[in-house]
Amino acid sequence: MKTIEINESVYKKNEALAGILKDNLHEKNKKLINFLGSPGSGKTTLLESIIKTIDNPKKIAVIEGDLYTDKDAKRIEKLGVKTVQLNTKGACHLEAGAISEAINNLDISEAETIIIDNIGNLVCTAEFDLGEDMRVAVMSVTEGNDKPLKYPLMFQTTNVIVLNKIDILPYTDFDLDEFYKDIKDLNPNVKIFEVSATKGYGVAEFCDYLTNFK
Ligand SMILES: Nc1nc2c(ncn2[C@@H]2O[C@H](COP(=O)(O)OP(=O)(O)OP(=O)(O)O)[C@@H](O)[C@H]2O)c(=O)[nH]1
Ligand SMILES: [Mg+2]
Repeated sequence: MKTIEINESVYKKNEALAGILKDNLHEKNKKLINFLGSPGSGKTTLLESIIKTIDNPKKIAVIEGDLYTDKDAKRIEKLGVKTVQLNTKGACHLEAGAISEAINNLDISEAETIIIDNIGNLVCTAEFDLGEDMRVAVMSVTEGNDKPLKYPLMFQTTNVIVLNKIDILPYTDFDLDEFYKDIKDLNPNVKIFEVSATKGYGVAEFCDYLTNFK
C-alpha cells in the first residue's frame, strides 16, 4: 500500500513556491519581511508606527493575513499604504502560494519592501517559509518572559525580535534578564529591539534597521 506523508508534501510544495517567490522578488529588487507573533502582541500597531515614522511610506506595501476580517487591512490602508487582505477562513497560517497570489493583486510598483502582517499565532506560522528575506517576531511584555522557551521554533527561526509594549514593563512581572538569557540559548545571533509601538520608543531605530538591511 502506498503511504503519503501529507505533512512532508505540504512543506516541500511550500518550500518550492517560497523559493520561486523569493527569486522573483529579488529580480525586481524588492524585499519581503514577515511579521509574526501572538494575537495582540502589536504587529499591526507596530506597522502603523513604522508607516508614520519612515520618510516615504510609499516604499512599503503590506499583505495582511487574517482568519476572517479586513480590520487590520483597513487600519493600514487608511495611512495611504497599498494593502491587500488574505483571509484564511480559519486556517492558522499563511503559505507561500497565497503570498504570491496576494502580490499579484498588490500594486508594488513604488514599494521597495513588502511586509506580511501574519496571522496572530506563535506556533503554525513559524513552520512556513513565505519566501521572506527577514523574519520579525513581535512579542509583548504582557505575554510573559517564558514564551521563547515554550514556543521555541518561533524564536529560533526569527532574525529579529521586537519586544513590544516596553512602556508598560513596570506594571508586569516580565523578567528582562531571564528573557535575554533564554534568547541567548535559543538564538544567539538574533537582533532584539525594545519598542513601544504606541508611544514610539525604539521605533526609529527599528525602521533604520528595516530600511538598511541587505
Ligand atoms: N501599552 C501598549 N499597548 C500596545 C502597544 N502596541 C500595541 N498595543 C495594544 O495592543 C493591542 C493589540 O495590538 P494589535 O496591533 O492589534 O495586535 P496584533 O498583533 O496586530 O493582533 P492580531 O492582528 O490579532 O494578531 C491594541 O489594543 C494596541 O493598542 C504598545 O507598545 N504599548
Ligand atoms: Mg493585527
